[in-house]
Amino acid sequence: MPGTPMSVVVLISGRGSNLQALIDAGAAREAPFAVRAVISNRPDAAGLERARRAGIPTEVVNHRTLRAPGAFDAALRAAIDRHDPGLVALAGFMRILGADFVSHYRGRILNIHPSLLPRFRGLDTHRRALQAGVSEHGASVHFVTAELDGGPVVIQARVPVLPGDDPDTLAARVLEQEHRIYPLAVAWFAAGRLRLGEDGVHLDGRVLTRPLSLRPDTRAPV
Ligand code: NHR
Ligand code: GAR
Repeated sequence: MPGTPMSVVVLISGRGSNLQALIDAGAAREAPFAVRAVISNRPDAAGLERARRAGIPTEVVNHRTLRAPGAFDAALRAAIDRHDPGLVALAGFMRILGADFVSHYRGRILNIHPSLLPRFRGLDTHRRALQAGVSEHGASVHFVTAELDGGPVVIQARVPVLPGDDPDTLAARVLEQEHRIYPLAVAWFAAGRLRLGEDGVHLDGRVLTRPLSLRPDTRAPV
């Protein structure tokens, strides 16, 4: 008999399509997790409406009104910990988090990043990938550490860069893959299969020597 699903708090800043993928996966029968709260740093984030539609509590922790040093991180941490989640999932969350915040959640905070890390950390990844002339691009799920987009990578999905791509067409191709790998990684974490050890990422009791890679057209990671 399956146990109680792990509570997940999702942090967003905008559209919330990755949030939607997590909500949907968590609502499936016998899913090992459920999205229990959604917190946005922007009051106008469209993702808040997705949460409301799914009956999930929302909260805004507004970085514009919490300007004293450390005030935003402290308020965010208080808002998250009220829900006592097993996992915090950043999903299009656009504020850099302080080292104290990140260490409080060490091993229990994941991010989806729109590039094949370690390439193209930070913002504007699709434009930068096109400018660099890469033939392959993609998305990565990683544990969040103090090093921006530098935490251990769990799983990646690759897509081809096609002739005539602009940042929007490339972003759309990558986003489809984000919606596959993020729920997968969160489900593994919630099922106790995925964890961050001192020596790196463990999946099913083994240390990953490199990130898992999901091919665009397959179901299983290879
Ligand atoms: N915080 C830490 N400590 N470590 C990480 O790995 C983090 C993080 C916070 C967010 C997501 C990340 C991404 O996937 C993320 C990873 C925002 C910026 C950024 O420069 C960079 C990377 C990411 C998120 N933000 C600007 C800032 O000054 C603000 C931009 C805006 O508000 O529009 O915070 O890409
Ligand atoms: C996604 O592509 C996500 O990977 C990226 O922003 C988009 C959010 O879309 N994240 C970042 O760039 C974090 N800095 P969504 O709100 O529809 O999930």
